[in-house]
Amino acid sequence: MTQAQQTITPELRRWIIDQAEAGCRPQDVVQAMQTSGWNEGVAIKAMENTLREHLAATPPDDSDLPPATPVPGPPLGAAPSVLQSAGHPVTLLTTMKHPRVIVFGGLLTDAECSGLMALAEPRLLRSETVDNATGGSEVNAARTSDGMFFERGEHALIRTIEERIAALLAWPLENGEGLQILRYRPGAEYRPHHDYFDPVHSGTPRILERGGQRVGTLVMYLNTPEGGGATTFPDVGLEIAPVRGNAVFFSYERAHTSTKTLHGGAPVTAGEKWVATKWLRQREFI
Ligand code: PD2
Ligand code: ZN
Repeated sequence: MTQAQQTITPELRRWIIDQAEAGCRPQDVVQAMQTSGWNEGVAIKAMENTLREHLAATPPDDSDLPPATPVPGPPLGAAPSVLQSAGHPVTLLTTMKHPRVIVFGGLLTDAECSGLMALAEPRLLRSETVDNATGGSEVNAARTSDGMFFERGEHALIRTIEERIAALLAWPLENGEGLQILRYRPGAEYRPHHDYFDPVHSGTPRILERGGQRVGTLVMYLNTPEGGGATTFPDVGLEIAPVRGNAVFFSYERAHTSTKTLHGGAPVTAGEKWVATKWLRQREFI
């Protein structure tokens, strides 16, 4: 047996992959290679390596999933460490590809955080979430915070922050829902959920009339709680510590669990936790 005969040529590689995809048993592939002169152990290794490389290079089959849609997010190709967003420098602290999660530093100034809290406080009510059956809203035991919504562009401060977010995430300002403020007291939490609207629920078509699906979420931390309150991504064991002025962004290209964007707000153990959430839709939110 010469060295040349023990080499995986492109033709042999293709043949091994074709046999595997046709459901051929590995021992039959090895047997055929032995018949054409391969040593058994070398043939097994060659077959395994070929199939391992092939699987690594093949994207996962998403043909059963709903189609992917464009999502917000800054261009990260040049691996920047600071992004100038409408004249305000924002630091890139952490990025993850799957799920797509980005942690920003210094998105809001201390004065902006205090300003948002002061504007929101008199209007806080026990939080409601969307009622899946009707598309209306309901008080939900899974979310034990107090909350309120600003209208888009309601104050100069809101406009400044919305323009910064639109520039940072390269997504039209008009596609954003009004900013939501949440205050969690000790013991309060937001149990893990997805922010997209589940297509199986009967109320979803009505919700989608106002700008399509949600495709991204930006949670901005308005204070640093004394204890607890991390934003968690249980599918991947990721926890983001809430730090005043920082923010966590995540996007989801389809309304599906395969995005791994299940996330929650862990219970606050001491002090309060305040956040501002901006949800981004596919189209103008009306
Ligand atoms: O406050 C949070 O950390 C949090 C967690 C999960 C906020 C949201 N979801 C949200 O506003 O959607
Ligand atoms: Zn959420």
